[in-house]
Amino acid sequence: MRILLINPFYPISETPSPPLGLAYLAAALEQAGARVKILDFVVYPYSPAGLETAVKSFKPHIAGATAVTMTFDHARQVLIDLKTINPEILCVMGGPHVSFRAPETLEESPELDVVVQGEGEQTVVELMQTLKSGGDLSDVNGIAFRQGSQINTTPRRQFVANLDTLSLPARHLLSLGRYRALGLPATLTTSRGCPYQCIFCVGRKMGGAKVRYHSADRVVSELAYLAKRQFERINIADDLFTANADHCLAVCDAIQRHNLDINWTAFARVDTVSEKLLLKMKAAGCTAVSFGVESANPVILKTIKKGIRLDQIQEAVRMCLRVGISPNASFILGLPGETRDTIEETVSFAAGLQQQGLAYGFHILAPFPGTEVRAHADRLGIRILTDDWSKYHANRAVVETVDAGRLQLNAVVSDWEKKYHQYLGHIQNNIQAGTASADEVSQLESLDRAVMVYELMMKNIIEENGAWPHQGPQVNTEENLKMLIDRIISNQKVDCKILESALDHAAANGHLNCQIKADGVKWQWQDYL
Ligand code: B12
Ligand code: SF4
Repeated sequence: MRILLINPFYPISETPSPPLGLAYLAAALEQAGARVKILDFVVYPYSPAGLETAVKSFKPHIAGATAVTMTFDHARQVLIDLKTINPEILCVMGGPHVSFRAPETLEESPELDVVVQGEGEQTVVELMQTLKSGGDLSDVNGIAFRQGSQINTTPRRQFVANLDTLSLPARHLLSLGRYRALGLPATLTTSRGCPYQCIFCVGRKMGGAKVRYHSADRVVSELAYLAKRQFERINIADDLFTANADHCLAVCDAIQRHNLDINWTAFARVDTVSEKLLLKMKAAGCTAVSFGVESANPVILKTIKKGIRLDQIQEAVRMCLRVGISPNASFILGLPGETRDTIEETVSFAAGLQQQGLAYGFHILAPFPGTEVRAHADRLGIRILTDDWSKYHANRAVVETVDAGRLQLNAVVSDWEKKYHQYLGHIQNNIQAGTASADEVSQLESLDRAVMVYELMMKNIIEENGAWPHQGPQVNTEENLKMLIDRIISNQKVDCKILESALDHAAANGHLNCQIKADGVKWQWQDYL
């Protein structure tokens, strides 16, 4: 059978990574004999016409889209367009958003045939086999589906006990080259699940409270695969990489034993790191860890069941700095009990730690389906302002507390965003005045290049300008690159200097390739690695 998997659009500002969940599903499906194609609308532009071309050529029997809450509407739109193109295709959705509102999603979305809840590898294979054999979908655990006008939900599937039984993610089907060209990180997971109970978190519900691990050998083989493909950074996407120190140490040991020269980052809690562990992580190539700190108010930390103390936060930041790992922290505003005063407390606590070397960001609580904070919003004093899922990106308020209104919450985040832009403006001024440090220049240049590459990709500019017949004698790649730049400049409104820098960099690093054939020249992104 042929299965089309879909990664819906979401903005580059969210620092996306290649869709790892889809790569796990694709691997399980390929292992079971399916042909799989992944369409990734994070790094390719979406159009119904483009989808139609892909569908007519691949002829899928099943289409499966992934979604987090903020991408749900985009994922739905792709499936609506797909059903218009061919109503026979079985349309499936999975991922953290629909996993906790499966029947409701089916009721609201007539284009959807099946919703997969939780981990999808075994479910999607059984779904395919059942469809192929004309069997009964009620026999497939972990789904909700239509049966006439009824919506049926089957029992939840058990978590995969031994993660190493899962096939290696089918990264050959991911457009890794586009992510690399954008300077975005590749991801892998070394574990699933989290034993903690933060009331705003969906991650622990997706992966379960009992953490399951990949063996260090398997982790190293995936890391080696990514290292060979020269990503600037690899992010360990575990809910909580530091959940178990022995596992962390084993992974770090294995990285060192195999001499992998990689730069990686991971998510941690301030109470699950020690100097010994951080030193080991640093020695194995870890450059930054992200802590969920959420609030500086002890009462709020208790209400949200975070289970950390301010002194632990301060100590974790100090330990990171001592061993040379950059500490990042994420704060959530608008949590239960938030007031004008607690916002002040958090803002000044973050600013204080920034003086010592912490990088931090503010989000606003998005009460995702499946979370305790959504289920008990009233009791917790949270007013949910909208169920427009496209607004659940956590950058603007979709909640209020009794003492912290929407405008107030938004103002803190806007202020923080403004400071970031001021910081970039300051670097820009330094560059113009010739006083910028090498680091500052390189930071801004890579940001400018990434923005340009993204525009080129999402507007198909290389595809539309990058092929021409030879005019006169054949010339080398360098000359052809100049011609490509000239063609783009004459057809598009772009900043010439940034375009030149972006294309020079892309061509020099193999992100963009030139084929010189007898009849002409063709430039192409290196999509697959
Ligand atoms: C790593 C990570 C990131 C990384 C990389 C994201 C990426 N796209 O690769 C970064 C830091 C960039 C990121 C960004 C964001 N993230 Co994030 N992230 C995670 C994390 C920790 C792990 C995700 C992961 O790779 N899991 C491993 C893979 C194998 O699992 P999976 O993707 O869930 O896929 C499995 C199943 O869901 C299912 N499945 C998934 N899709 C489909 C489709 C079909 C057809 C089927 C059958 C099955 C199926 O099968 C897969 C295999 O078992 C999760 C926590 C978690 N455990 O879910 C949060 C999580 C997914 N992120 C979350 C959020 C909110 C975001 C952001 C919106 C951030 C923000 N502004 O707050 C952005 C948007 C990103 C996006 N659109 O994906 C939420 C989602 C909640 C929700 N309901 O929306 C989570 C659950 C964390 C939380 N807050 O609780 N994230
Ligand atoms: S520690 Fe992190 S992953 Fe675990 S429940 Fe809390 S927020 Fe979720």
